[in-house]
Amino acid sequence: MRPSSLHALVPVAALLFAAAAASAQPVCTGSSHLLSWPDTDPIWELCWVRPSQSSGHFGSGLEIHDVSYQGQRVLKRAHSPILNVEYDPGGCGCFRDWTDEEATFIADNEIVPGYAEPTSPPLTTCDVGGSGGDVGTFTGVAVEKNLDEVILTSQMSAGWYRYTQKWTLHRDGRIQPFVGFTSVPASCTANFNHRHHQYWRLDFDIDGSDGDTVEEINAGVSPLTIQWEDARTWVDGDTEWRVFDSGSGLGYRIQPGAGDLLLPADSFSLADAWILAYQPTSEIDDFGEPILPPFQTNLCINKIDNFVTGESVENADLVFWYRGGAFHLAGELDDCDIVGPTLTPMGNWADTDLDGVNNNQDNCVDTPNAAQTDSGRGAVRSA
Ligand SMILES: [Cu+2]
Repeated sequence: MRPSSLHALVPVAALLFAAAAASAQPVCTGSSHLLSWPDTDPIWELCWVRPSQSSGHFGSGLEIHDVSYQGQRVLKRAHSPILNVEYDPGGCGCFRDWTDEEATFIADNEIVPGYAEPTSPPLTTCDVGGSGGDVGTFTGVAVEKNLDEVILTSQMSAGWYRYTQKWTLHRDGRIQPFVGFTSVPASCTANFNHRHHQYWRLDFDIDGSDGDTVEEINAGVSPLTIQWEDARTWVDGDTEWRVFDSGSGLGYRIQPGAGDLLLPADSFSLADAWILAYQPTSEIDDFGEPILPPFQTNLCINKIDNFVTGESVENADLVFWYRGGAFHLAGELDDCDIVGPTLTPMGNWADTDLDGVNNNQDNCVDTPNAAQTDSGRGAVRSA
């Protein structure tokens, strides 16, 4: 390239960089794909990765990263690296499942292979019941661009299990991670009670990676600031955690869903939440053992406690792991147990000067980000 043309490109490159910084638009490379919603003046911008390409030792499902709301970073990455199943004594022991094998479901309007914008809500095994076997021909990620929210859906299989995962990103800033546990016909699920657990890894980078803190809120007591890495359990339906940037005050409330509250933590699932210091190249998953006979319970149990090593998580770059679990009664083949928390923004996320910095000085747009609705939170569907 001639020097003169190189010089001509520099201001253009600088402008492009400035534009990207201003809107915090993520750069999605390789197997990740950009989603901006709405198409004009996007509120949500993120990269998504289909399950078959997801990160982690056994995959991590429908993964999103570089997630920004109102042009400001919320999550560096959000995914589900750990899934396991535990049967009642005398049943089928336990399983440690993978989340990088995609299963078919019903979604029309496939725009490119593995990506659909269906004209009606996609239907997975969770919607139609698993007793009739698999449905549809689509694999990958279906994105519904609705008036008030954008919904990403995918479905995975691990043996006879079928896992539907969704991310719903609301216009008002709420985020709803969702997993539906069900299966196609199999003797284990037909004959034995069992419990499913999914562990989401939520790598928050609220208003930048540093300076985040978690408070645990329980009725009747002062908020508890989590100072050191820790595993936590909810006390009752009023328990919530708040992750916030200490500088800007921007944050997210994490409230267990109604379905999650039906299955408290026990000696297999261990806890409901872990607050950890971010590690750049490790602690993506726990490298739990695969599903090899004789299905020893200690091999299936999550090993997230290994990451609790005494690091400070106050004003830190932190990672929040969240467990959602469900009890599945033997023989209820068409049941899909749905769990997942609701994440609700706190603070003023509107930053109208689009300088990529929320200084809470320049906001003149009144964002409806304090919605207190419980609609759409986890519930159990019975077919
Ligand atoms: Cu089940």
